Amino acid sequence: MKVYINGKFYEKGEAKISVFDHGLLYGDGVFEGIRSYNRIVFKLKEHIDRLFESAKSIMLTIPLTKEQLVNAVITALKENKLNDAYIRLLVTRGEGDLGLDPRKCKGGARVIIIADKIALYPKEFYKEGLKIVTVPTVRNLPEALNPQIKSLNYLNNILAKIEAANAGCDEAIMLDSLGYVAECTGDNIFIVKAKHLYTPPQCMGTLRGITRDSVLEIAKKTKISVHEHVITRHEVYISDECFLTGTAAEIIPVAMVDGRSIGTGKPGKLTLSLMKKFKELTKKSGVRY
Ligand code: PXG
Repeated sequence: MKVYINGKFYEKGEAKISVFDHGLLYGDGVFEGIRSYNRIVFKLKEHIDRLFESAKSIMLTIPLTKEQLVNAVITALKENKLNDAYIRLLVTRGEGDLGLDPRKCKGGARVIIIADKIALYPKEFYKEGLKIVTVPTVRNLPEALNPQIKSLNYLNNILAKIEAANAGCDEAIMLDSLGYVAECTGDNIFIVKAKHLYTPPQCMGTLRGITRDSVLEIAKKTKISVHEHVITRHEVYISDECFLTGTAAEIIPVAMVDGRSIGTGKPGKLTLSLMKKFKELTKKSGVRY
């Protein structure tokens, strides 16, 4: 495997950054998880745009233009001879001193691209559905660390993941500070009720996921009625179907939430149809290489 760091490729064992990098010391940086399907990088432009938005919000200068970054991602995929891949693109604040002050990171940002394979969940989970649980750790407050910023600091999500694992579950539902459903640790959430699709709005401590947006795009195109609306736990329990969306997981059905089985307890009709349509979309929506 060859890893890209600031314009050069390094063998996996040689791909290293300083222990003084503020990405390591403070989680000071931003990232994207991207997939390519059959030599098409799915929604690459959207991922690059979101990376630049995250960086702008934390006042981190990315030392490449968007176009250069697109080319770097494509080069990393070609270098690693990958047709289907999971790409982790990260930008750290760079090397500084032991204080918080990002102005001390004079060498500038580190841009890292790791291109590899990923299968987040075993195949059976897509047929059977996940068992998930609402956890005590609430999602970061938008007025503190806005979940729209895909920062390198994922402790909020990791704590929730630990709580889900402690409860013997596959994923966690994270609530916002008002107690409404926000999202899962690395995925957005949707429910289906009476053929209507619902997902929390992005202002409720929810990342505007690119897979989430793709589902909204498919729903609008195929005239499925879709609502970005606050969701309570009760509404999840009594929903007909529930599924999660994320680049790594794609679209994955949920079978049980907090001990309540959802709908028939098996992946629902609309979920299965959206999974199929999403697969179609991955064949045509992105940058070819
Ligand atoms: N919410 C959060 C908090 C995320 O981190 C999503 C939603 C889905 O967004 P996209 O754009 O991918 O549809 C994410 C995705 C993992 C993992 O292991 C997930 C993400 C990042 C890194 C790892 O599941 N982000």
